[in-house]
Order: sequence, then structure tokens, then C-alpha cells
Amino acid sequence: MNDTFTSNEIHGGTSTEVLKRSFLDNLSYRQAKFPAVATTYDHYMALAYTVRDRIMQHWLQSASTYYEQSVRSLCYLSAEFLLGPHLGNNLVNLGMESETRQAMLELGLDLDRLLAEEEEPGLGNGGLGRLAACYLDSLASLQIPAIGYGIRYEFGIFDQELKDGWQVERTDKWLRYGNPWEVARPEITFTVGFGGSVREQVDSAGNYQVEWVPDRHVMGMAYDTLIGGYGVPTANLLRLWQAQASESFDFQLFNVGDYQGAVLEKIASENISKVLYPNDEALQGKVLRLQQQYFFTSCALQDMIRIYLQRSSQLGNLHEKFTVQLNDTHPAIGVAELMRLLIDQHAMPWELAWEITRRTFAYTNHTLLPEALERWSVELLGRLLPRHLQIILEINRRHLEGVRKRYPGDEERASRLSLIEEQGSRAVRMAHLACVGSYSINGVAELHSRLLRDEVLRDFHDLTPEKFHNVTNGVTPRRFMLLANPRLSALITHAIGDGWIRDLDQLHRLEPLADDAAFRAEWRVVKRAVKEDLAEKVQQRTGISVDPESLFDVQVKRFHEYKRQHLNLLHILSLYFQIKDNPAADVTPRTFLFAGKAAPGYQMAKLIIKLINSVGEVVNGDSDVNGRLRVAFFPDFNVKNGQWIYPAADLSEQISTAGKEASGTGNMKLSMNGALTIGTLDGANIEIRDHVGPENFFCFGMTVEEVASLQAAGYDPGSLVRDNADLSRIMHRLSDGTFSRGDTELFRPLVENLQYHDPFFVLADFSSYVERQREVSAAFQDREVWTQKSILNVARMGHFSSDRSIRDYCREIWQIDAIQPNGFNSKFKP
Ligand code: GL7
Repeated sequence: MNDTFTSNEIHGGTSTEVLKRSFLDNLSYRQAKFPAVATTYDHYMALAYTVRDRIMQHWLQSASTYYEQSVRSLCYLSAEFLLGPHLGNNLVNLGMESETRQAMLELGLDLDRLLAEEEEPGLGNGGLGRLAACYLDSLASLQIPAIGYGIRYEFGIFDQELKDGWQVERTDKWLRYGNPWEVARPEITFTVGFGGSVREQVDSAGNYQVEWVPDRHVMGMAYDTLIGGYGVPTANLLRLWQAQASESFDFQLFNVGDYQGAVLEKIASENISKVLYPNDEALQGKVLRLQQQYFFTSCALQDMIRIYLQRSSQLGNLHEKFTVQLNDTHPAIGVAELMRLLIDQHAMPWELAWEITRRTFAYTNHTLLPEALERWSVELLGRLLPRHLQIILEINRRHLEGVRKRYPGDEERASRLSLIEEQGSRAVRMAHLACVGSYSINGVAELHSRLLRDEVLRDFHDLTPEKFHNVTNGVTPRRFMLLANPRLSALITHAIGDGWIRDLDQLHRLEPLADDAAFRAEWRVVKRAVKEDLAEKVQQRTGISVDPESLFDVQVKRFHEYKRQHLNLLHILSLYFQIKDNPAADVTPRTFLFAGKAAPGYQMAKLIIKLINSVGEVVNGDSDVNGRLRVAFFPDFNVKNGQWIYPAADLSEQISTAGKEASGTGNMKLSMNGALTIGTLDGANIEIRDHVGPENFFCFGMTVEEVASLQAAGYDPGSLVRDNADLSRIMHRLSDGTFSRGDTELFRPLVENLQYHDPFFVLADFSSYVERQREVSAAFQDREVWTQKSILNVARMGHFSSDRSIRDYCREIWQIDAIQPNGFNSKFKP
């Protein structure tokens, strides 16, 4: 082996020879193993370090350029980053997958086996956290200076197992064997206070001063993960904070001899970054959650100020160098924290601090569900963060003063606009704090932004219409096409070149090929192959064998009643009873694939998972069905498993009640991989349909307006059951033990909920859904036409790249430009 590599080559080269050498060095000197005893995991670690070094070069170059040019940067504050495995993605972004595969091969190793070793960092629940990860990819790929700030949860989203058809949660010990992608930064540590009291005094010069004396301090230590862009020499930082006990506090207790007290205190402090709350779109209102939010937000803001002060001596222009995007209200306490830092720590007058604060933050709302709009009780917030409560009340006083000046006598409006909810026990409305304390407010799809303007945040829209924007979500084509679906990507690149990977609108060039029979045949070969791959996985994970020739009908997402997995089930049951009535009926063979986690405390969602498995047991085993319908639940849906599933879908189920799904992003991942959508006019479905064309999209169900008028008129789901023979039989059979081994109680809560309440209008949309599904079945029989539609879906999905979303944010909101790292010498030309 060549032994004359320079340091630059050892850490940055991408030839097969240099990769082998770097890998072996890392195996020895970082992993401390000699080849004879090294395990597959050691090999994975050595390769991960090898790859990380390559990104490190890009990061050092990017960071020094940002520093020299004192650029304007984005800080993306998010309680969740659902990253997914790094290794494969980094190889793709660095363009070194084939050299790496070859290098491993020459060392007798199989790259795919090493890839399978990685524990994915599941630091998020679902769409919101995964969106943050897609945005990091696009920010780096578009060369936008940015830092992601969040929490280094020791335990991420739980692993899901199934026992007797029920979800069982297992702790996600993702850090157990170490994390080669992060760099610990003990030198970047900040103190965060909690509790205590606020002392007010007038100093000798007559200035009024406020001092917050917390009764507890926690340290936040930085862990950095490098995020490299695709095909560019740019890398940005994801900086996650880990909670640690503060030593000074230890010492106090040790000194008075309370050893045990000190240790307990240490444990309590470190609990802050221990575990991700597994609830998506529902509040628990737990004090630990507020501690997490304040903890990472405070660390992030302190870090921004530290970075800013490296280049400047006064904070008056902070908002020119940094803009902070709040990913939902989870970091909204940052508005009060920045005020506190500027006023109490940097002696700034209120008016100037407020000017800077308001010009620093921008707020994205991600949900309309009332139970997900964060409210913290004034009592709890005041106990944990007394100084912040004081600041929030003062912000509110000034805000309401302005409101009353503008709308004299309109006290109802003032109370609606207040940061404090006064009904019941008093609570701080975090969305209101975010609206008042920011220069921009945006929704995540056109419909969602409209509903924010017209309903949820209507009074704020009246007050400051210029703040409102829409930025429709997007997903990264690097992870969700190139990495997840290499076969389809190769076919596309062969047809139109590889420009689409950075400029997804170029997929339009596939359009004429939809009419090319030979291309359609190749498209089907690819789809068939990825369906075979998935069928094998399904067999391994569930024991259920599925036919790759059947229509793969896929609903993968978190379990929630508004997402209506149970509507999908009702359709399955309708088909099943149709076969039972007439076993010779002509049905299009389908594989119904479900995957997704339910919040551990969400009983109804867990019961729906159980029902899917119970229906699967009966349907899959019924000889009348004879394999024409298969129902499978793929356990532990996460990014890794998603990458298997998205490419193989024929039909994408996006069937939420209109007005409930803010955007959805799985809808984009599936359509980009050639699935046709059956969907409601909800969230981004509407824009997807507009782009791919209504003739290539199966739309059904009530509109937002229709839902609202049905609700207003008085909705009676029971009458729908009585009037529809199909539906009454299904409801009856769900209760008579057919799917519960004779147990007539098991599914009663679900059946009764639908029959007597049906808060998400499942039964109201049932007929329309079943009718559309009939068209889907018919359409799938004509494979040529179906393939044409599949190609047109992909060709017209360019708009839903997260690159487009990030460009929108940069142009309309952040006003940030791309920066080329200077002086770089590698295959990446700056
Ligand atoms: C969500 C929305 O439910 C989802 O529709 C959206 O695509 C996503 C990203 O904007 O944000 N809001 C939310 O609280 N969660 C989401 O996934 C958990």
C-alpha cells in the first residue's frame, strides 16, 4: 500500500487507496483494534471516522470563511432533529460511495453490512423533527451559513415492538456504543438557571436594576455534528446541548457535608437532556419539558452572543448577523430569554433590547390542533423562570397598550390578543409570545397558512399582516431519492443527467418519457425490484409474505385519529366482506402496509394499531381471500425503515380530515418515488395535486369548508351507519368478536367513538373514499397508464424539494445569501 500520503490526503482524499489507508489508521488509532479482533461494528466506526474527517475539512473551511467574512447566519432552533443514519447519506453527499465500496471490498468488507450497523439518532417524533433534518441538508447544499441548535437526548424516540398485535415501547439506547459523528466540546459550556427569585434594586447612580437569583444551575455542554452539503465543499454545524450538573453547586452542598444531596442534585440536572418526549402534537404540560425548552434555547442564545462578540464589541447589531428561526413554539421562551440576556447581562435599555429581539426571531407554526398549541401555566412558569415571567408580563403590558390604542374599547380583542389566557387557570400562550416577539410568522402549506391568517392567528394578522408568510414544506431528494432509491435515481440520471439532484425542477424533463413505452418498461422494472426488496424485509420483520405483483398500498406515519388509519381499515374491511360475499369477485390484489408509532399514552391510537394487526390475522389467513389481500404492520417506523418503504409504494395514503394536517411530508417522499396519492384536500396534498395534475391524483372527501358546515349543522355519524349497509355490517363485525377471537369488548371504544362522536369525520368520508379506491383498483389494472401517471408524479414533484423551501425562507424571510468557502483545494470547486 502506498505510504506517502500527505496529511491532507489522509483526511480528505477520496481515492480507493487513500480511503483504505485512512480506514486502517482509524481502526488502529481511534477504535483501538487490530484487524484480527475487529468486529463489524469496529469497521463501521473506523469508516465513520474516515468519512467524518472528509466533512471536517469542509467544515473548517466553511467556518473560517464565515468568521473572516463575518457573514449573516441562520440559527434553526428546534427541540427535535430526526436525522436518520449518517453514513450512507454522507457518502452520497460527498460523492464517494463507489470508491468507498471498492476500498471496503479490497479489505474484504461489504459496505452494506457496515451501513446496517448504524444506530440512527432518533431525536424527533415525526414530521416536525424530520423537516428540521431535511432543512439542514438543504442549507448546507445551498451553502447558507447556518447552525442547528437542539438537545442531545440520551434516549431518542422509543423503539417500537409488537407483542400480540399491541405496540410495546423499548428504550432507544442509541449512544450505547458511542457516536462517531459528534465532536464533544467541553470548552463550549453555558450555565442555565432555574427557579429562585428576582431582586430589584436601585444602584448608586439611581438606575433601577433587576437581578435574578436562581436556586439551581445546570450546565449545557455542546456536542457538534457536521452536516455536509451535497456536491459542495460546505459543511454546517448541528450543535446539540447536553445537560450536566454545575460544579459550583456541587461544591456548596459538599461543603456542608450533604454528599447525597449533591449527587441527587446532579442526577436531577442531568435528567434535563435524558429523554425525548414521545408525544407528537399533544401537550403533557410537564415541568421537565419546559426545562428542556428553556435549557437548549438559553444555551443557543448564549452561544450566538459568544460568537457575535468574537467579531464585535457591542450587541446593537445582533439581528444583522443572526436570524433565529423558531421551529414551532418549543423554543419560543427564547423571546423572553434574549430580552433577559440583553437587559440583565448586557445592560441594554428595554426599548433597544426589544427592537433587537423582534428583529431576530421568526416563527414557524406547524399545527392547527388546539391540543398542540402550547400554554404554560403562569404559576408553573413563574416558579421555574420568575424573571422570564416578569419580562413576558411587561412585553404583554406594552403589547396590549398598543392594541388598545389601535382598537379603543375593544376589550374582547385585547383579551384574545393577550399573551396571557385568563379563563380558568392563567396560562402563557406561547404562540402569542412568538408572534409578538418576531418579525415573521409562517405556516407550512398554503392551506395551513391561510387557516392561520383567517382563524387561529386572525387577530395577529389584522394587527401585523406584513409579518405573515407561507413556506410550503419540502424534503431532501438526496436522502429520499438518491440514497433510498438508487435504482430509480440511476434510471432518472441516465435519462436526463444528474442536474436534478441539486435542482429538482429538472425532473420536468422526464415528462415526455411518460409517453415512451420503452422507458415505462424500465420504470416498471425498477419498481418491481424495489418492491421485491421490501417484500423480503416485510417477510423478515413480520413473517407475512406479500406479492410484489400486488398493488402496494402504503400508509406510514405517526398514529393519530386525525390521520385516520382507521378509515383505511374500513376500506380493507369493505373489500374483505365483498370477497366473503362472493369469493369469485374480481378484486385487484393489494398489499396494505402500515407503519408508525403511537404516543405511549394515546390509548385510541394504540387500539388502532392492535386492530390493524387483528384484521391482518383474519384476512391474511382466510382461504376465500386466497392471498389477494394482505395486511402487514411493519414495526418500528423510523428513517431507516422509511427508506425501505417509500420507494416501493404504488399508492400513498394521505387521508387526514381536511384542515387537520398542517402539511405532511411523507406525502412528498412517496410521490417523489413514483407512488400515486389517494388523498384529501388537506395540507400540502392540495399543492401536490395542483402540481402533478388532478388526473394523476385520487382526491376524495370533504373540504375544510364542508367539514365546518357539517359540524355546524350537527353531525350524526350513527345515521350514516344506519343508511349504509356496507358500513353497518363492518361496524357490527368489529364489535361481534370476528376480529378479536370472540372478545366483544376489545374494539368497543373505537366502534362507539366512531358511531357516537366521530370527531374526525371518518364515517362522513367513507363512501367517497371507497368510491375513489374503486377507481384506484381499476386504474392499477392498466399498467401502462398507471406507469405513465407514476412517471408524471415524479416529473412534477420538483417543487417539493426542501431546497425550494430553503430558497423561499432565504428570499422572503431571512435575507441570507449563499457563501462559498474560500481557498479550498479538493475535487469540490468553490
Ligand atoms: C407537524 C405537522 O403535523 C405536519 O403536517 C407537518 O408536515 C410537520 C412539519 O411542518 O409538522 N406538526 C407537528 O407538531 N408535528 C408535525 O409533524 C409533530
